Amino acid sequence: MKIDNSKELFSKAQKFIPGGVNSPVRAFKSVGGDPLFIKSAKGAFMYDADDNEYVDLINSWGPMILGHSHPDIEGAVAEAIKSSLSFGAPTEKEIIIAELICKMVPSVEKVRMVNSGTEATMSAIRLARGYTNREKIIKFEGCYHGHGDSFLIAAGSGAATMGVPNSPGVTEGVAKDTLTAPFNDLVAVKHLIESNPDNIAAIILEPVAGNMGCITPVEGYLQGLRSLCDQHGIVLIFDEVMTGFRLARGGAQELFNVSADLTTMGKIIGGGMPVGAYGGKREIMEFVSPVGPVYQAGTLSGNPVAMAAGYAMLSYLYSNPAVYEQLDATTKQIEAGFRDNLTKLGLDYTINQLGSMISIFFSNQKITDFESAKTCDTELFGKYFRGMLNEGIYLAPSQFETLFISTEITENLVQKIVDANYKVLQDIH
Ligand code: KE4
Repeated sequence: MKIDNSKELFSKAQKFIPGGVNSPVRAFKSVGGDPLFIKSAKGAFMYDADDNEYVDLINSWGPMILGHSHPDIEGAVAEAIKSSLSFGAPTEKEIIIAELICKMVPSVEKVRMVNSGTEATMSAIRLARGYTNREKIIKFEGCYHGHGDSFLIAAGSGAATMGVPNSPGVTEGVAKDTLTAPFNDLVAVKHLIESNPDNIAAIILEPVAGNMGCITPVEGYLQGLRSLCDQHGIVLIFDEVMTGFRLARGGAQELFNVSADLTTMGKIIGGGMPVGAYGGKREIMEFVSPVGPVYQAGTLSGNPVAMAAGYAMLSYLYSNPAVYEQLDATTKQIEAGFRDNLTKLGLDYTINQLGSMISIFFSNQKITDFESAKTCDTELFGKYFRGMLNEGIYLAPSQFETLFISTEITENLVQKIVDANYKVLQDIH
């Protein structure tokens, strides 16, 4: 496969951009090889700088659930840009999308738009701390909530379970207020709550984890967190930046019938434009400036062009709930094909799938948390990733990421993906 143009662009990019990329995972560091520079995309396909065609199974890390260049979204943006790009003043579009979000996610009574998932999660924990007047938060090992200091925390050692920074630049002062527990482990959470009486402001989690690969909550886990938060006055924050509007119109909350106190959103909400949001119970959201004391602001928050794209995306999903059955059915077909291939090849790797999220783990363990996810052979995954790329299938460049299937993946593309999976698994073993 000719990738000379990507190689040339990558060496030039590294002169002006750290690592040649504007987000680390794009650099292909954990899978080896140089990143491809993408020139365009349409429907299920992306095209790189050398005009190679790929079936896109990452879809910009989630936003492109309807595939690329969806006419409703492109039309809405084309219309919006005729009225200038930004005013820095309130617009009717912001009301319309806020109303629709509150309709789609019943636990969200009020919502504030921001510009990324990171901004949403940073704001949500500040709000939870301001609302409860408590300092600590609990997050889960392997869950990612963006690059806010409070989240770049590794599991503390032993009983302390106090967080330690896992990036230079994050201070001990910040890390001490982030407690960590294994995902899917309610007992560990109970222990943290007992060890920090009346001082835990929030529990934040991906209700279905995507940042360790796809990991679903075990039976009763979300409900258990809900009741612990009710008992102890803790704000339950569902980080639905990935799962929101992807697993159902109301996200994981609708699927598992568990309501969060605050929900953070991103990705799909912007239809491909930079949009994040946090929202939830009216009494909590009324603590947000200017109506309340918790400060949060943003020059381009609620940007009219981004709102137009996001509203077109959300209204399509709201009016076509059948897409979720379609996405689940397509992803289940892919899963069935992968399982078939593993059986034929005598391999016993683990596959986790829920809705349009799916991961193949190069491990024979049940993958239920970060510890089990870390048993994967990441080197072998790298070979798999590169092999699939050569077969024209663009996967997430990390074992610890989930794939996002779009509505543009048709039957014949399912077959192409499954055939490529068989060939590459055979080649690398
Ligand atoms: P952004 O700041 O990247 O918009 O959102 C941060 C974020 C928050 N919460 C969850 C559950 C997320 O998955 C993310 C971002 N996801 C990553 C994928 N692992 C985005 C890809 C990237 O970092 O380039």
